[in-house]
Amino acid sequence: LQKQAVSLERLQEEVAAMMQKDATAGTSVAIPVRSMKQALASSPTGIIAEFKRRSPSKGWIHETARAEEIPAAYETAGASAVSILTDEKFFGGSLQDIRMARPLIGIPILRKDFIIDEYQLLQARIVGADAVLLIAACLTQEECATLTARAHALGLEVLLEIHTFSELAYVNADVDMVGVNNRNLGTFVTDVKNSFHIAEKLRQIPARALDSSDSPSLPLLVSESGISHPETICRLRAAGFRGFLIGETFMKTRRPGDALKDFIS
Ligand code: IGP
Repeated sequence: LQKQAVSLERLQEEVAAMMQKDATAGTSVAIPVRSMKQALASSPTGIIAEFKRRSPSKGWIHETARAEEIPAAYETAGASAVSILTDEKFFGGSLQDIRMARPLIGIPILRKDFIIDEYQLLQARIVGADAVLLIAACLTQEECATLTARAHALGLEVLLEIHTFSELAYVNADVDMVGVNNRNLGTFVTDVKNSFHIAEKLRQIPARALDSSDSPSLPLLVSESGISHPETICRLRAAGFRGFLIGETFMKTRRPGDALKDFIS
């Protein structure tokens, strides 16, 4: 499925037909959507294990990584969800990676990409993603709200990524999860302290309260990037985080599934 190879209208029709069949049959013809938020809230690890072959800061991390193998190994090792980078240029991924992984695993899949339009949401739904990432730094608040509504209409959950205090203005109860990126997108430097600082700020804004007490109506808090020690997860949990997005720590090893297993045990 190449970007823009099919018209927006064509994709809309395909998804509508899929959802219509589901509604009339009462069973799922379309690939069912799993709730990532629920998976994170209810499973013991809360780890979103990421599949990526390269990154802008590190270059190739795991050039030959196979989408038929690693997501399934992550699930067996205890991941609560899998994040799959579909950006080709910077991360060496593709939608095909989600398509391959989907039938092989039961846990939710996050489409990780620079999403700026509805077309990409439709692609995500068609290949079998359960949730999408929306990055505050790439979108206006209005675009973010529109894309969130569109994603929900397709049955996809939204992980809103913020990095700075000023992006706290994007946080609202419509998004399913809020991810604090510990990586500075300008310098690529990661610092987990960012998660603690932002969580602290969020606590001071009651209207932007987050779910750390299993209140399903509020967004669940996720910490992203630069996590390399299990002990960090304990501290993040104490600060209210329930999801932990980890890529490089696992992908830089020869067997990422085993690396996750060791990390957890
Ligand atoms: C994973 P790390 O440091 O564990 O490999 O980070 C993930 O958080 C990172 O890949 C990421 C990302 C993004 C990638 C966070 N936000 C936005 C691309 C686009």
